[in-house]
Amino acid sequence: MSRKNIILFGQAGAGKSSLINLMAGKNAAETSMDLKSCTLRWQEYPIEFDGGSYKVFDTVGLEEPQLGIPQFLDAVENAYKLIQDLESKGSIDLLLFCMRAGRLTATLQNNYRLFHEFLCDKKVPTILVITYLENEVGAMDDWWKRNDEIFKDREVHVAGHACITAIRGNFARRYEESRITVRNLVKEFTADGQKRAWKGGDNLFVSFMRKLKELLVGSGKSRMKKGMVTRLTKRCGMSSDVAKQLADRIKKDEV
Ligand SMILES: Nc1nc2c(ncn2[C@@H]2O[C@H](COP(=O)(O)OP(=O)(O)OP(=O)(O)O)[C@@H](O)[C@H]2O)c(=O)[nH]1
Ligand SMILES: [Mg+2]
Repeated sequence: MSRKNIILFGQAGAGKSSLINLMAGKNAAETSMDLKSCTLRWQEYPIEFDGGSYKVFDTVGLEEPQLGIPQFLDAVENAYKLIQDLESKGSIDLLLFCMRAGRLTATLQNNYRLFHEFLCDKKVPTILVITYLENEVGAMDDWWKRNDEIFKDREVHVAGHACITAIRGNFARRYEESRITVRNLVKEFTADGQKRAWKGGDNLFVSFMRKLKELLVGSGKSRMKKGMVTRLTKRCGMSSDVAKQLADRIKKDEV
């Protein structure tokens, strides 16, 4: 079985590094109490479990308010380049969206849309991992039963979900249970043949190339940029100024 590529995203402090360690079964990634991200680039972690090999790309939380506009643009552009690069060489098999149990805020919703809709063109299945559930009174999954309607209403459609704790602390049993839940989901959704159902025909790279062609056919150029700006403002919550700057950068990268 070939190595599967997984892109991990979520807000700073959501538990992304802890989640990598949970999956890996060892300390592969540095966790922190410090909410400042020191790098705007992704980090990659090769991990293995249950006979499978994976490469997890840990991205920077793409939240404009925290980052400031220039860094935000850099971070989104970096994520865009990572995705393009991966798709041209092989494929992106899974998106892991890590969130800390709490309200589904507009920022989270925008972040999901940015990755799932805008960057991955809805062609990669997304698994939602909800952390910080060690103190849930009943089963950890009860959190989802209470909240799943909200996700549906807000059009955050995920292929699967895992309600977990990403730290061992005093909850060794729940930590082990979390490991099994996440590993099983990852295996299920990266299994060969799984992704085809999601892709609806062509892969991401093909759709990138199609967009590029449209872009090169002169008149398509401004139309495409306009379309991109509209999607970024309407679906990903960006101001038109930020969306325009991002569209310009992406256009430059493609030509
Ligand atoms: N109680 C509890 N703490 C957690 C859980 N997951 C992570 N933490 C803690 O939350 C803090 C942040 O976790 P990280 O795994 O570093 O979060 P991150 O998303 O990688 O953060 P950045 O890399 O800064 O974006 C650390 O102190 C973790 O120990 C969880 O499920 N429950
Ligand atoms: Mg981290």
